[in-house]
Amino acid sequence: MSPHKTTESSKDAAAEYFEKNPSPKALNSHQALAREFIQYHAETSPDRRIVLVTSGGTTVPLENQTVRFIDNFSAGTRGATSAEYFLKQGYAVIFLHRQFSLLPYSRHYSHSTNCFLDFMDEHQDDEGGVVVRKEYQEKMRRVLEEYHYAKQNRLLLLLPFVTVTDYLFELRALATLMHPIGSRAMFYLAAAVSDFFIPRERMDEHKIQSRDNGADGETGGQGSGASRQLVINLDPVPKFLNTLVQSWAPKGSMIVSFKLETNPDLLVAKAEQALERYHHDVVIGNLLTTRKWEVVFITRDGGEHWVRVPKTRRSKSFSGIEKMIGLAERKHEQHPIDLEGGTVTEGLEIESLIIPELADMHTKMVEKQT
Ligand code: 9Z3
Repeated sequence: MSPHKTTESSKDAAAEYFEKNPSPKALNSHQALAREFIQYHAETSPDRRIVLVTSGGTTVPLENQTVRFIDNFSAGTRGATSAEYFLKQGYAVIFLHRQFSLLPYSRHYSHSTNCFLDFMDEHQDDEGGVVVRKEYQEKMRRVLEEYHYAKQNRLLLLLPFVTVTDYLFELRALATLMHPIGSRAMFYLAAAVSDFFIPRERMDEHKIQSRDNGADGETGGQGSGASRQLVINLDPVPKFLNTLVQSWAPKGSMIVSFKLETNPDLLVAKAEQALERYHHDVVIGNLLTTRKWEVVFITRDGGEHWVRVPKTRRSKSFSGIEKMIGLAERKHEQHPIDLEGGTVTEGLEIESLIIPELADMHTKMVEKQT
């Protein structure tokens, strides 16, 4: 199929998707907030760049009145952390995130691994006061300062989504609203987006019943229904990245997508394939088990550029497998990667290496077009 035909067919598939599936209730209010945010920055600081960071997992509801849904592992660490580093680079950030996933700044003190109560003490001398424990004060002061700066300067807009359909409606609307800033817009697509969904027309309205309750266990159309199994039929989500690049995003804007794999033998090839297929600017490849320590940048100049946290700066991760570092690199036999030894000093977040590189690339793109 010619690239033109591919573009047309994915455009059609995307258009049909938006016709047949309902838009999120908050879309209008989110659009109004984003329009105001973009306008404010365009008027008050004409050189300001704005990045749309997407973050967290999308759900796939099984019923319209949703009791059950399919979800994925993403907690939104990549997105929330990256947003902070974009703000450090002077960007204004629209943070399109899965509701209740990690947020910039508060991520340091939220969810079960960083419960905010563990950072506090009851004041011993005062009556009824609460204090931040001494050992955490310095870091919390830094985080608070950055948070206040972003808030006071209206640099961060938080917009939540839940389902994959909500996500796609929001992405289309926000990309369109970015048009007035042209090449100063960046898209950083870190959300873990489902490839499959149940179209509205095939979705059950009410909670799916078990056979014990008199109904068969089928949803999403055509199930066998012969036993107590629940058979779910999912359709592919249209390849929206193509449509984002070709029609939603402003011309000349920078588009960065992520490619997630679990098999090191596939990562680089799949990331390259995505760039060839969608003709955007950068694909960042990452493996589930090493994503906090290494990523690979695939760019249009044919580069395979690895960004790695040095071994003495790697913080531990429950889900990470350190011995897999380097396995996805094509030339890893010639360049053995340091795995053992060294004393871990303060952990380094890989996003602190990723974002300045992207900001530099963006600067060059903007300069080329002015
Ligand atoms: C990523 O690959 C992100 O880096 C992670 C971050 C989801 C792995 P965490 O939230 O994880 O920090 O725990 N995101 C993109 C994954 C994705 O859905 N990509 C699509 C694909 O691979 C293309 S846009 O097809």
